[in-house]
Amino acid sequence: MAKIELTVAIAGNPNSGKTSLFNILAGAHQHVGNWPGVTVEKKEGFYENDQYKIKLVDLPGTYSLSAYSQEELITRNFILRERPDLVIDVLDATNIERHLYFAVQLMELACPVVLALNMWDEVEASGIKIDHALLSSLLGVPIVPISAVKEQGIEQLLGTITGFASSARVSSNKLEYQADLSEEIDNLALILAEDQVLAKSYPLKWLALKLIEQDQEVYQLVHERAVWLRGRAVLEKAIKHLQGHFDRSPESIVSESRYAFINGAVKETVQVPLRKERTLTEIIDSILLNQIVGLPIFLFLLWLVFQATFRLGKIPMDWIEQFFVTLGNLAVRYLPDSTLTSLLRDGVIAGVGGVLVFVPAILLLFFAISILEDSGYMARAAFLVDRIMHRFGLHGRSFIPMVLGFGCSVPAFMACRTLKNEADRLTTMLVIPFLSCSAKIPVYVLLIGAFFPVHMQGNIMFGLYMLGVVIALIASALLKRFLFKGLSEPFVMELPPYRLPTARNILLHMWERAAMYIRKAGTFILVASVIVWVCSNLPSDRLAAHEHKEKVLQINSSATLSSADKEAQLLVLNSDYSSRQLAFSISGRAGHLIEPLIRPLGFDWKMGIALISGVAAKEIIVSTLGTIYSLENSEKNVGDLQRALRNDPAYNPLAILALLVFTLLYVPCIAASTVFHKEAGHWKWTVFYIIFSTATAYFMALIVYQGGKLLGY
Ligand code: BGO
Repeated sequence: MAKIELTVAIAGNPNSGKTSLFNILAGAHQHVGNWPGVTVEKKEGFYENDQYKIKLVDLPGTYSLSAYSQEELITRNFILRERPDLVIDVLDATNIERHLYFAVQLMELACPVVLALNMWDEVEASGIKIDHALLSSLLGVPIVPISAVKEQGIEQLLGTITGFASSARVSSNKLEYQADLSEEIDNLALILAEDQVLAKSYPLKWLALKLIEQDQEVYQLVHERAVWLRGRAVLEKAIKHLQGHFDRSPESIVSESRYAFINGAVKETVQVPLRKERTLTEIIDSILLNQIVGLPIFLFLLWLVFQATFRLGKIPMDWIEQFFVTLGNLAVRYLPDSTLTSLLRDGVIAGVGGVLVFVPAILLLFFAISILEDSGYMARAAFLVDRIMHRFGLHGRSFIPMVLGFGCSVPAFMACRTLKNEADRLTTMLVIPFLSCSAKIPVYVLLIGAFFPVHMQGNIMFGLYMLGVVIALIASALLKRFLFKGLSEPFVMELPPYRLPTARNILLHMWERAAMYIRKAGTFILVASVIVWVCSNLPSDRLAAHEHKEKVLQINSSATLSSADKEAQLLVLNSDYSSRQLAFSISGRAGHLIEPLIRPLGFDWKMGIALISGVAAKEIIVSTLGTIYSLENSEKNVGDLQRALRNDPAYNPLAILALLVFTLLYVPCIAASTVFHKEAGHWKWTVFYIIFSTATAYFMALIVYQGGKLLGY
């Protein structure tokens, strides 16, 4: 029977034991020459058994696969052009972190790789513990521990080589970069895919990565091709974006991203006995990633962030509020008393102003999140919660979209694309709405500020965020248990180095968020405020208007009433009239229609209107209340609105708590739902997601309100 022929390349860092391994495998069947055109030594040999004839090529030892040295170029060109059936990467396992840097670059080339963890004898003697099975599943490549000198593990290595290479497996490695870099690589690879020749000859993501790294060889290869006409602009934009974000050269961004991946993989799988001198990162990590204190520290930091958002945000919020009050007053003073003025004052200024007031809170929250992200702490937080997430059927990769979900569900849903497994992706997407997005902050600030004492406010907000997290985790466990069965695959949690965040980056991040929020206030919320105003004013209650007019005339022409009495009576009259008009309007009718349904939650028809309009965007709950109470009581600023809510006999702190819980959990805004539909790809999931989130919100609000009543609150 003819033997199966394979070509296997041996690669790795210098002194990792390549030659030793090559000598064991090839024995006397080897010859030494030079690589064409250069004086670098080339060794080839054969290994044969009953079934296989394996041609072995010992590649030059290198630390990297850039195009700086002859060795690097020879190695990478051999892999790209000769396409060996398999590459054995020989690593010095006693120094695994450094050697994995080369392994990662082989993985970038998307060639089939087996990692030979050499010097295993020294690993065992030194007390280092490496969970190679876990490391293999994290990286998605086979790993065999060997000792070339002691000829241990060689049979297993040969078994892996023949089994792996002959099954014609394409690379299924799980290499990942930091999100921004990953996104740019994907964008660029998509453009390069238009070139059929390139697409056939090279791994496109590798080409994209090398272009971002500004690799001259790859640049020469691509820049002569037609695809460069489009590719160039995309590359320039990518580099600008990355440099703007990371404030470093593209090459160091890429290498840092590789190290972050390696660092995460090593942290999970390698235990090194304590040394005397430790690096600063190791010392900080030993505290922040500590199994006992790590999580409490993380929760404390989050709590601190929310306290700051409330307490520091209050001062600038007052200024903005004052500005809109003045604007409303100016409108009253200088514009004629017409429907248009009412629309401007009660619809536009009260609605949009009511939302813009919260810009400082958003800025503060993202100031804190940027610091946590840029310092490298957020990645540690993901690492910390990874183990917990596993218990709920999710894995740590879901954590990043979930953290984004605290900002806005739209990017969070999109970030779920990094979850390769359909069940993981859908589960994460379905629970993201339970996490408190920034659009809900205005609702919290308004309602918590109105109904709860100052010392409780930060705690309640923190509690809401935590409730969102707990519900998301329980929901994902249930979804995984009953709807999407199947285990999550383990993967590497990246750990970038700690770094002092730069002011520029933080400001950029804050500005991006605030700009998004302000844009939303100026467009979407403006239109929605006008719609809410129209729905609250139409159809006009002519009878009430007629009666109101007559009563106003009566009061004004009364000879017995003092002017102060007149003013007081007119105020009551106006308020009565506004209430009747609101109840008669489209909004009022819709609110009344759903009132029986929401009564058990402690909500009246006005909250019903606010919640319906909140489906358009959560901030609109605030602007709607602003519009409703402005219509009813001529209230014009947040403080007055809070007072009006407090004075409304329909509400008490318990009903408001139920309302906060409902707002936290019910279906996200239209924009987010549209993106959900696009990402989930099927109507059935969109319908399920709307019903699932709203039913959960209803159920939880019911528990809070009825439970609270039972307990006597
Ligand atoms: C010297 N275990 C141990 N303990 N050592 C190993 C193993 C192993 O599994 N595998 C290789 N080595 P190369 P490259 C040496 O040469 O194969 C040792 O560059 C020495 N030399 O014996 O050459 C191996 O081809 C004097 O060590 O690697 C060699 O990748 C004192 O790792 C070194 C001590 O192996 C490099 C060691 C004069």
